[in-house]
Amino acid sequence: MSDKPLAGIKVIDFTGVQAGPACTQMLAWFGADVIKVERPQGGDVTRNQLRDIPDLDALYFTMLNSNKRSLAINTKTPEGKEVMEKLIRESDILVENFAPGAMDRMGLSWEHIHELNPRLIFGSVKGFNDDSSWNDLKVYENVAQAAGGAASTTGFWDGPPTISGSALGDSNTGMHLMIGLLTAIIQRNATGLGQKVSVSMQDAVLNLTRVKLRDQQRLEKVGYLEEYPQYPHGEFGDAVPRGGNAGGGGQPGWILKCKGWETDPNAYIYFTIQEQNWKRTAEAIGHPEWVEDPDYTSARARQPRIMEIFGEIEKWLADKTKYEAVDILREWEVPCAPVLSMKELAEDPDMRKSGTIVEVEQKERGTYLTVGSPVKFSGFKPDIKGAPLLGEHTDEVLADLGYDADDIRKLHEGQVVA
Ligand code: CAO
Repeated sequence: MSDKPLAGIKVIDFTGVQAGPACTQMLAWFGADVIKVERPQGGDVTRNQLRDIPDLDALYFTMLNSNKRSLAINTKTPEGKEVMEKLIRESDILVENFAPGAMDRMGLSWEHIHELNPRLIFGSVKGFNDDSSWNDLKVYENVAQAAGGAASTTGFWDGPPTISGSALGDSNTGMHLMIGLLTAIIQRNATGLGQKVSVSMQDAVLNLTRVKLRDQQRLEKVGYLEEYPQYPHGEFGDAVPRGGNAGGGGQPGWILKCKGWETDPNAYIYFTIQEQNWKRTAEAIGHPEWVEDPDYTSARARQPRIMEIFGEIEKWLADKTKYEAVDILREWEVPCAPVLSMKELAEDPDMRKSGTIVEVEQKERGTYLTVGSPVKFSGFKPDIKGAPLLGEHTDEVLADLGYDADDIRKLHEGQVVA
């Protein structure tokens, strides 16, 4: 028996770009047989987007499609659609993230798919949910961050709404979809029936921006948000403002400069003033007198002078690198971390040891780095492999579906498959 948790689950990966592929890639890591269905001409658009080596599949593609098989097929031809329908009949899950209406235009509506295989679970990503008046829009990452509340709450109060570097719209939506698909598998195991699982990018972003909806309601009740830098000296409007680098919960925090910040854009730490650890924090940064001083002793007393306090901590940090600072502060149980660049993360030996960053062998390319599974299991270790070349498994998948060599040759000649 395979040690892979999702062994035996067959997934049709009818997805492109990032949101859908992130979901199906994780299903593949966990042991599902994921068949990526792609257009014969070019395949997933990310194969040739932002290439670092001419004519080779871009990292954008390889980093989101590892451990999958590729079937290159034109599903808009009658023969191609027939192949797709055969595949649907024997699969457990189909995931798509095309523009609204594209599946219906291809004659592959949810109703039709459900009729073909009532056990199949149909996963769908769109920019907006069905009830939204924007549900006809095409959506990419940053559009979702704008529509889901992330942009309006990120950045500084005197600057424009800002997009996060993390894929809150794309990969985050894919992760939400995966939770939905696995939930539907459990239900199907009990009922025998598949269902449609939909996640919109706007909703998935909003789910991660939950605490800002908390803040909106608090603001409407009391007129201010005490943990934001605007309090108590600045003004609040009627919507949650951008709070810069303030801590999102009850513990104030800020990004602070360390030694070398003048030339190194990442010579910073994130420093949190944890209420229950104030005494040790004050001692750690060389201000033991703040422990008894009524102007500093409680969070409420500190808030009006919080930026001055952070300024004092920066003076203490001036002769320490971010790593030295964290090494001292960890002894005092101050919640903190260095701001790490992508270069530092890529080279971090701990990340390699845990398998969170892995070096993968890719046909034609050689090795490259990717982010491995952030989910760790006690009884199973995902084995991250390379991504398939376009159509690499076309003949193999067709043969599994019962096509003989002659049929396969004809499909190639008709340019139905590649
Ligand atoms: N054979 C034949 N046709 C195929 C095919 C195949 N194997 N695979 C895809 N196609 C067709 C589709 O049917 C579609 O045809 P129509 O436009 O005639 O219906 C066409 O290829 C292009 O589909 P698309 O959805 O990729 O369209 P796009 O490139 O114009 O839009 C995107 C891309 C991402 C904006 C849109 O897919 C979208 O809004 N998706 C939902 C939200 C989403 O997931 N966005 C995140 C992407 S990650 O940033």
